[in-house]
Amino acid sequence: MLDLKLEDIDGILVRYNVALEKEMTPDEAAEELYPKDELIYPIAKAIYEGEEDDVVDGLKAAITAGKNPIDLINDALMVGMGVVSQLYDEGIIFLPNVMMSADAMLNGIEYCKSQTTEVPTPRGNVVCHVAEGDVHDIGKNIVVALLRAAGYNVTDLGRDVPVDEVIEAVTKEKPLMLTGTALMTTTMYAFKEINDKLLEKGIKLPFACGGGAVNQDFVAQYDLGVYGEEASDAVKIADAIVAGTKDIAALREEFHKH
Ligand code: B12
Repeated sequence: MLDLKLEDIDGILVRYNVALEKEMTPDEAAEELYPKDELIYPIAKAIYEGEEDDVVDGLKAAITAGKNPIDLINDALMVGMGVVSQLYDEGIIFLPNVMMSADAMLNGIEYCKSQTTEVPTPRGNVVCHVAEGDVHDIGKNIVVALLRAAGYNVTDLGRDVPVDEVIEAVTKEKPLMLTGTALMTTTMYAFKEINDKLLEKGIKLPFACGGGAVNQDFVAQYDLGVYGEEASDAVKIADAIVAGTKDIAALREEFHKH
């Protein structure tokens, strides 16, 4: 009879380059993705766990240690949500977990906003919205928070915004820029409709678009579209407009990858 010990089997597997599939729990998988920074790690972990109080405790500790509350939106909250998004995409966690994390993230954004003592000088109006039919508003909320922190007066139309409501707001507010967020391939076509309705009315303003579903090629298909990959690009585009770059082609030249 063959008398094999565990070490022998390991040796055989190594020799034939066969890795034993080790099942990872969701928590272990998340652990591998967290950032190592000791101030950011607990915030990212609390976002994954959907623990609102722990998120705020982590933020408090980071702010006390000298981190800027608005920078923490990008550098900690979004990093935590990135872990959640990746695990959801890989089928490791499911929608209820994601919803709890999203709530903890939104609560964290509100806390960061409440902690900023900077009083920025008004730089102009911007209208922000999430495409009709789309409830994914985390990215849009980051865009709004960063624009406000940079001194823009933001009209936040919220999520799942009907096309006509966007047109109405632009007509009323006369913003220097409109932003749109879409995370679903089924909702992003609302941007083209908004583009066409604005042009019919003779309104030609930069329409900065982002969100997981859209990419530069899609946004470049309609006349007013300027693509931004990161929420912070919305601020950069608005700053460029304030600095005098109002022409869409010039904005694309500056912000699109060639
Ligand atoms: C969180 C989440 C949810 C939450 C949303 C909570 C909330 N309040 O937003 C809940 C649980 C409610 C949800 C519901 C659904 N979801 Co969902 N969800 C996600 C998930 C996991 C993460 C999205 C997210 O918040 N990412 C983090 C944020 C920060 O990213 P972001 O918005 O893209 O923003 C970044 C940039 O794009 C940029 N940005 C954003 N906007 C703008 C604007 C400008 C101007 C600029 C410059 C930049 C910019 O800034 C941010 C970073 O800097 C994604 C998977 C994924 N990997 O994306 C699926 C995902 C988006 N969901 C999906 C689906 C299908 C659904 C549901 C239909 C599920 C269902 N069967 O019910 C429903 C949708 C209902 C509806 N009508 O909208 C699909 C969409 C597929 C598709 N391509 O169409 C995805 C991609 C999952 C998947 N892989 O299948 N979801």
